[in-house]
Amino acid sequence: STGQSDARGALIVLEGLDRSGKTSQSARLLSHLNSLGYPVESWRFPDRDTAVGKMISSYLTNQSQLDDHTIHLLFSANRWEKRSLMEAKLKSGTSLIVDRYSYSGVAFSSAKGLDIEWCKAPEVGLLAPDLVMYLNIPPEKAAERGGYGGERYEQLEFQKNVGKYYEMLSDPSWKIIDACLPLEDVEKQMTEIVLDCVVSCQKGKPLTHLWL
Ligand code: NYM
Repeated sequence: STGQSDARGALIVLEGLDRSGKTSQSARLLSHLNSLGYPVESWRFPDRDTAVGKMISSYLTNQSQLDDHTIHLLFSANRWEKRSLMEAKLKSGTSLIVDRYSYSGVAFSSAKGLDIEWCKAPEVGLLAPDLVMYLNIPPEKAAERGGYGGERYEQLEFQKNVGKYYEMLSDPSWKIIDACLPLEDVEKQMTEIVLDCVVSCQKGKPLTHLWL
């Protein structure tokens, strides 16, 4: 084989509190990688376009009430319903920049008081990211940024608690990014890390499954 043609894409996940800048940085990374000629797509979870995603969206916007366990499993199901497409994209050489993944799932539900191991269980077998970048910001600073949108979970005390669970979930492989820096500096740091990851996946780094 010539290598390049069967090189796989990288699964890159952005995590962080609400208003940490994940969505802006996803967009910047997407256009940067595009401009360098890498096949890449930007994804996000929850994916509000699916049937499950619509239930999640109505919960987040307070149009419906759900038991904490039920909504947890819906968030997980929303990742499972995208799993085979995700694998196909990666295997065909497309890298994915994913705004939130299983770590959001576990951190937000655990912060409500659900058992952390129970929260992790339905994520077992999903594709493991090749890279997790955590946009680190003090919850107070995040709250100052243009205010929260009024969805469920967008409250300072709750976000502080979510931060604690992210810390418990993080491992030494995570890249912790100082999200208080100017957007351009954050982008520059992230771009370097992402390019390294894309190259190592092209070179044959194996695709694995959660949890690592
Ligand atoms: N969220 C997101 C969860 O509680 N569990 C999950 O599995 C995921 C992916 O949904 N406050 C929460 C975190 C956010 C909210 O996300 C909606 P976003 O990125 O604001 O659309």
